[in-house]
Amino acid sequence: MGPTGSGKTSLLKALGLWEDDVRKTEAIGFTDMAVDTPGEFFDIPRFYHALIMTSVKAGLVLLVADPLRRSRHTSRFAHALRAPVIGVITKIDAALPEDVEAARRSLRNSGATEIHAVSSLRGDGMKELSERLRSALSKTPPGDEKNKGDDNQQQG
Ligand SMILES: Nc1nc2c(ncn2[C@@H]2O[C@H](COP(=O)(O)OP(=O)(O)OP(=O)(O)O)[C@@H](O)[C@H]2O)c(=O)[nH]1
Ligand SMILES: [Mg+2]
Repeated sequence: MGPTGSGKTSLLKALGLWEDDVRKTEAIGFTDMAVDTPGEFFDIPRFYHALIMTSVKAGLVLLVADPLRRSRHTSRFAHALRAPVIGVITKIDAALPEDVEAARRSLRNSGATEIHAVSSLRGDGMKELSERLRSALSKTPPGDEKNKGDDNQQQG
């Protein structure tokens, strides 16, 4: 999740978690491995509940910051989410170092403690992030697995 145009769908695609072409995300989208959200849900606080609910069963949330736009992430937003959060600064192929640092501060302010800087277009940092996701997710079973028993509660 992250602001409109920050590069969320491009990032998922670069990580091999998204097959469709990258265009404006109009609605929450699901694949077997990932959930993609529209930036508007992040930009407009009225929609925060949708992000919070959608990520309840996520093993991990990637909180994205766009260094080209200097958007400000809501303070402590990550603390409202159940899943662990990893901050990702995108577009480092096109950003100045000071803009990358501003994006880093913005992500820290929102509660992300671990932050990666990547380029989905050029591939910088993608191998490291991909490995990090694999190791993090192998330790966190998906909510569905954990809660399987809940569906079989005895009636009456
Ligand atoms: N230079 C550069 N441009 C990028 C990078 N990642 C994404 N972009 C561009 O940023 C624009 C928005 O990318 P998207 O992946 O659609 O962004 P999004 O966050 O999914 O946007 P919404 O779905 O509208 O919320 C596109 O024009 C991408 O080509 C990157 O690593 N470097
Ligand atoms: Mg998108």
